[in-house]
Amino acid sequence: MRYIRGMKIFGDARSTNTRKVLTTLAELETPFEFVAVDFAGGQHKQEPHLQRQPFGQMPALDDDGFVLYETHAMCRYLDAKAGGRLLPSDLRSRARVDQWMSIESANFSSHAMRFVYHYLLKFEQDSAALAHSAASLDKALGILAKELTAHPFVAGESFTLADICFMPYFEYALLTPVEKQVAEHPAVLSWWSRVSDRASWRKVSGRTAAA
Ligand SMILES: N[C@@H](CCC(=O)N[C@@H](CS)C(=O)NCC(=O)O)C(=O)O
Repeated sequence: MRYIRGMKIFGDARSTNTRKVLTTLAELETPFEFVAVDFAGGQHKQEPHLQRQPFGQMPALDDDGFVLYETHAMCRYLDAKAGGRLLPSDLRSRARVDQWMSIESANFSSHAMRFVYHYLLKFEQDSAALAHSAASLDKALGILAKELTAHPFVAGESFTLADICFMPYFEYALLTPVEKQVAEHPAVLSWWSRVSDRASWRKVSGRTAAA
């Protein structure tokens, strides 16, 4: 593989997982170079991207020749490298962030994305699968709402990688009928208006202030 100096992120600026990494970098004010991989053109399924991400997914990171994939691992790496501002140092608080990052990938994002595929990207989804995802989202949002009623952020008192990992899905899912499910949980809505107004997210999502 070609040796590359400095931090490079390979991805698509609209991809949810790429956005998690870009938001982490923006929060940490870490300089990097963004290398666009053409998702629509299938560049992620071809060389040289497959050398960076053998599953043919995005994003991938190259830090001075150290190549890493899997978004959550990348976010943790970037945070540790910048001094650990987005993960608590206390053992139990950190475990709580890990718990919520797992919940995002295991219980939330695939269901939110089913609605995004169907309503925004127009890849028709089976109605039974949509109903299953709606029920799964109901459950996950209820559990998330309890947390956000007790604390301002997903994993407690401070903004962490757990918040970042949920944000790209909310941005898109709120443009689908999932919006009605979210509206049933005022604590989730107020969390969303708080975190989506952060400078990092405005930069990554292209939002304007308080949009
Ligand atoms: N587990 C991977 C998932 C990455 C992923 O699914 N990325 C999407 C874009 S947001 C992708 O590349 N999808 C194309 C595919 O899976 O073929 C990670 O966390 O990085």
